[in-house]
Amino acid sequence: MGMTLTEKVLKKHLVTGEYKNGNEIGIKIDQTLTQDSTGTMAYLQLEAMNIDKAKTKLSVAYIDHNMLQSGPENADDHLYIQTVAKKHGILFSKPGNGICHQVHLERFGVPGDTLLGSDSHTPTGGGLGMIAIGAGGLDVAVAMAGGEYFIKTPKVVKVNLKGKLNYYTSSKDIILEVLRKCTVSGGVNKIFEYAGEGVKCLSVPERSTITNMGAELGATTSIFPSDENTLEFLKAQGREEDFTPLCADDDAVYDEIIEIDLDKLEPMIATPHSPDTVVSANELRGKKVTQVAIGSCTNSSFMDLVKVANILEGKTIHEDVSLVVSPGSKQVLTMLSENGALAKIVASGGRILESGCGPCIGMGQAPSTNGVSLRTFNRNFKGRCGTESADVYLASPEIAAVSAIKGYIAGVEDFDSEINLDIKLPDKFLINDNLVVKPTKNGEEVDVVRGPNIKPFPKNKPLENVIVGKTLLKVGDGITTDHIMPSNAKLLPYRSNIPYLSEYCFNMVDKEFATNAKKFGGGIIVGGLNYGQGSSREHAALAPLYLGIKAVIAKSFSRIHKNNLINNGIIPLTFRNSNDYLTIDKFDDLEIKNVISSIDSNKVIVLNKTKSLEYEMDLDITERHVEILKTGGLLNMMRLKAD
Ligand code: MIC
Ligand code: SF4
Repeated sequence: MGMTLTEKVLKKHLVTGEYKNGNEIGIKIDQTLTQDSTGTMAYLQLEAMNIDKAKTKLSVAYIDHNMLQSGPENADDHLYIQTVAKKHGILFSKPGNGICHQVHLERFGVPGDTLLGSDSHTPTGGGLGMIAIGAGGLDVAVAMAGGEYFIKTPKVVKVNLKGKLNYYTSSKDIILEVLRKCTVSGGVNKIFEYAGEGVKCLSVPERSTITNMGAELGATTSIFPSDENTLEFLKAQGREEDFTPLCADDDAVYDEIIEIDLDKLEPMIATPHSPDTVVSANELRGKKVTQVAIGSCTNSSFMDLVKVANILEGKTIHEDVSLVVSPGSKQVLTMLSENGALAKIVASGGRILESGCGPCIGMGQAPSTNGVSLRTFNRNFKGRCGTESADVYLASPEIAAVSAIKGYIAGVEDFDSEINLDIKLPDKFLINDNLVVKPTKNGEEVDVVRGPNIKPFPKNKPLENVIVGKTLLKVGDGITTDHIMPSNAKLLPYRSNIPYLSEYCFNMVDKEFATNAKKFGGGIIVGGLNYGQGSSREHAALAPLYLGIKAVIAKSFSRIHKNNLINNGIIPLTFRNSNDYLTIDKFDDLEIKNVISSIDSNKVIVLNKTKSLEYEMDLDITERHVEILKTGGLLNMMRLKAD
């Protein structure tokens, strides 16, 4: 029986465990990336492991999220990351060099290698044929220290692309269609492998739009074969020596198969407030928009923005629309400025932002009250844009640019077929890595600079045998990490200050959460389906840990957040009978007895003392997880092993 591409790459990196559906395996990590809003924690954790130099083939620290410097905090964090990277053998990508995923694709990704990043959109690298996975900062720190990364042997889903895209459609529409079919929880513990004749008509940046937003499926990652288009991209980046051809065997067997007929695909749009509530753009045609934002790690490549420039050329954006454009990298921005595309965007009224995440993570450009914002980004969770009452729609750069001119959500009939949207990959990208600072050989000579905003991170204690606490909060399905630990221009500067940040934990859902947690000395959170979906931010576990949360009981969890809870010693329990969820109320007194023996046997009983009820819980975790929980988190376990 032939192998899938996923199986080939994972087996090549297998360190522990048997590659068998559902089994936990430990894989060797070749490359890591961090960004600044998760990076400070990751490097504090790396320092706590007493490692001199990163043991990976390549590790890069990017600055791209916390770019507004409205006080000294962000710049202090940048300096900390720059100096800690220099000391520990890690490349440092300065602010202005671009969004981590875009730059990593351009300059560092290698087909067939593994990449672990402290950002949920790390799967962008799958467009180059990498197994690229998003994880919490601590997991990335462990990988830098030479440790394996553990995943469940994934189910492999083949996405068979038939035909080819037409004039109006782009790779964004493909991933929106996959999201429509599979939903935001449909990818948990799965890897999406793209195949079929349609793959050939997609360049690496187009493939990476798809693998990037595959994160929204909750998937472990997504991957494309490494073929002649991959070689063409690497050549144009002056890196043909990094090329290796890779594909699945013809007789590979998949767990699931999805077919998408590209000839029939229409421009698609995700509607508020979830990336999987997708409809065709034509259905929404005519809806007024107040803001259009083009950029983010999903859609800010050179080719995306040249298409946008061609659409905007000679036009003026609608008088009621604000258009903001953030090119993905310095390479993209320089090339746009050299070929005249930038001038076309500026002339039409586009506001150019620096190369970074910007509005995608609420760092500026919050829409007006009740505003309607059309974005080329990957997430439209409520409030993420910085305005709670705004509605955010997600679409391709082409739909976004046409809509900016029209003032409403555009449909197919708004396109002018005379405009050139068939933009080919350039023969040569402009290569200038002058914003990538190299580490030093003499790490011991570097003093790490720690600003006053960098506070020690909370540490857990070994597990106690009885957990008693109130239900501090009961939430519904689909709670995102943006709900748990919001990120915006006001809060992002405090990513290295958990005591401050924890005051805002669950703020969007319950303003009293932090106060209640302090009043009752911590407690337990009750959630619905896919609890913790979205980002990889460990802060969504660290802030609850700081507030004394001992366990989260939910109907199901997202992969990364569940790992982050376990890594920090918080027990993730799932209801064996989901109707039990209905009988728990806020402030009910809960108790878990014999915690240690129950987690060993995966038979955990939660007593609801207020209602005199007993609930059976599942704890779908591995033996390694049990050990981590018992020692009070992964860092404690690493320390014990080191002693
Ligand atoms: C996001 O898109 O939500 C972020 C901001 O990039 C996060 C990381 C973070 O919260 O710092 C992610 O995707 O992991
Ligand atoms: Fe940055 Fe947005 Fe991409 Fe997250 S999704 S890495 S905030 S651009």
